[in-house]
Amino acid sequence: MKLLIVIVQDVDANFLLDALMEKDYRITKLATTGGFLKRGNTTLLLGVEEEKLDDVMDIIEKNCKKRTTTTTIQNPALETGVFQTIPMQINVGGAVVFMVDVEKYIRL
Ligand code: 2BA
Repeated sequence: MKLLIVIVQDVDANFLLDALMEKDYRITKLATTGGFLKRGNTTLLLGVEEEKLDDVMDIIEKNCKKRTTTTTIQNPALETGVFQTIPMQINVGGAVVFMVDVEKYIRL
C-alpha cells in the first residue's frame, strides 16, 4: 500500500473528492495553506493499494487543472531604500502528489 499526499487547489478539491468517493476510495481531507502564496489549498491523504494507483492518478489528473494566478513580491528600490511591490505570474497545480510506502495499515 502507498500513502498519497495530494495537494490541490480549493476549487478542484470537492470535484476530486466526489470522483474518488464514487469509486469507494478512503480519503482524509485537510484544509492547508501554501507556503509561497500563503493562500488556502487542500491536502488529501489516501491509502491506496498498489494495483489501484494508476486509477487514482488518472482521477487526480482529470479533476485538477493548472491555473495561472498573480501575486506580488517585494523589490527594494536600491536608490531610495523604499520597497516596491512587483506583480508576478505563478502557475499553480494541477496537483502535487507525494507517494510514500506504507509499512502497516491498521484500523482498530
Ligand atoms: P504554494 O507554496 O502556495 O505555491 C503555489 C505555487 O507557487 C506553486 O505551485 C509554484 O508554481 C509557485 N511557487 C512555489 N514556491 C515557489 C518559489 N520559491 N519560487 C517561485 N514560485 C514558487 P505548485 O508547485 O503547483 O504547488 C502548489 C502547492 O503545493 C504549494 O502552494 C504548496 O502548498 C504545495 N507544494 C508544492 N511543492 C511542495 C513541496 N515540495 N513540499 C511541500 N508542499 C509543496
